[in-house]
Amino acid sequence: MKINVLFLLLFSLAAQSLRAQATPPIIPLPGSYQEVTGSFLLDSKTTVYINDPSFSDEALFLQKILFDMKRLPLSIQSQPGSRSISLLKENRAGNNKEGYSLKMSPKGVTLSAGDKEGIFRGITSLLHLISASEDNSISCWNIEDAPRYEWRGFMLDESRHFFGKEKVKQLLDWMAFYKLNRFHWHLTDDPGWRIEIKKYPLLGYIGGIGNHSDGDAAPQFYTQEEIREIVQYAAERKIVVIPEIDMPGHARAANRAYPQFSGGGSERYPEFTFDPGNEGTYQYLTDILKEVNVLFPSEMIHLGGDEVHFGNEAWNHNEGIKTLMAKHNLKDLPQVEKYFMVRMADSLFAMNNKILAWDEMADISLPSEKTLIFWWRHDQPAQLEKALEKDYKVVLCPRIPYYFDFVQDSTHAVGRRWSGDFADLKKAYSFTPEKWVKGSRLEQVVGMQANLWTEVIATPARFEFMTFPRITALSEAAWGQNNDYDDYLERLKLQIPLYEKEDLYFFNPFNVSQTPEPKR
Ligand code: TNX
Repeated sequence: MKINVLFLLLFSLAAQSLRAQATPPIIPLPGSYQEVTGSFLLDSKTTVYINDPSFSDEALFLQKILFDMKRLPLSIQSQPGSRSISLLKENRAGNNKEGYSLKMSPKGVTLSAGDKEGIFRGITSLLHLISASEDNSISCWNIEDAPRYEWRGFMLDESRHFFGKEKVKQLLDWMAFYKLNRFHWHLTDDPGWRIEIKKYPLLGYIGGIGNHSDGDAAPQFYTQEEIREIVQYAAERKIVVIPEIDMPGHARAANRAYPQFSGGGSERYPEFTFDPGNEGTYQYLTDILKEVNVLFPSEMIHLGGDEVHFGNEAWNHNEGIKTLMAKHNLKDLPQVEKYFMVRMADSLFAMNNKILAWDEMADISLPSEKTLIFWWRHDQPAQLEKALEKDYKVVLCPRIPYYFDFVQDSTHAVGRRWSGDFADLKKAYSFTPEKWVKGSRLEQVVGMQANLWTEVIATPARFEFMTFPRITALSEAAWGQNNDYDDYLERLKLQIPLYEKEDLYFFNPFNVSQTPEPKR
């Protein structure tokens, strides 16, 4: 008898601790959570209640998505009903706009936040709980949550291959679902220029011709109207869109359209640069950036600045550059490059924009409060250190594990590796800034980002294959909750049916042979 009692006691303790460990089926995992008994029934009697009109966009979003997901036409009310999803504006401690709390019981769901961003992030947590249930009865959780990093980014290269508006919107949907909040849009590079500029229409019509697979492909670029539509679509999902207009290198497409501003290239990279020795170039590029600034309310533009040495050979024989060097006492080509970037940065500052740039630009001195450096060369931690020492804020996107053009499985043959090393799911999940940044310098890390370079990503299938599911690993790492890979994998399993439902050609880490590697 005694033994039985002891056994029961032990059993119930064990069961309790098991329960305490249960994690909600949400990616990224919330900061704190607790399972609550009972479930909340979502049905035609459910209403959406808001206590403040400033949350009406978020209520409309929830209304629309619940209709799309469940075919439930819910109404939005200014009074709570008997089983409401309440979106409540409340004062919250701290200044993390994306923080929220979620409280659930069979009688109602209450999401509260101080800001629209927080309410929206909370809505996505609720959507994860809803999509994890087979019927409309949703298991209840209490959640307190806020991200560790303010920059949780995804970059898409549409110069090498152009995917188009619908694909971008789909990506934005998934980014929102995983609480990613920065879409870095690489719109210009050597194969194609992808954004309409009214003052220089040939950038689209001539610069937009071709892609990495086919230099003669019909021009593809976004009209300004389409850009606005996408920026708006992202804003509805609390995603900021940051355009990249790469300079002074990676400029071949632009140079096809307006060769008078070309600084030439090298044998391997012809017409690779803009011409820093031509005064007209600065006006031309500034005029382009002014239009870009009108289209993107982010108040920041990424100017690239990467890999200029690949193709600035022709600068050695450029009379304008020789004159420039003599006039400003510039000793070598890297100094010319710096001079160019500082002037273009000034153009941005005059538009009240920040300059964002790849880690090569850590060599330059710019006002630290207006500069954000993207560390990508994982083999060059010194470049990150240099950026930090100059007090720049940094986004960490090292090739391994955050270049999603790198292969993700040892069996994969297409895509990049670095001395055999690649970017598998576990590395993408386990990444922590602490590995690279020490002590108080950590405060300069604004977040993390994955970059989908598309030289060898030509089809939607391969785009999806390289993105899913690594995007979930990035999400959990950037939210700052990446402490338990096995638990994450359990939650990731619940995402697979969602990918199947949407017909995504994802990589399945649980069944590697399910989707053979697309070759292009
Ligand atoms: C380096 S990252 C590049 C890109 C390539 C990428 C391929 C960077 C700033 N430059 O132009 O697409 O590698 O992985």
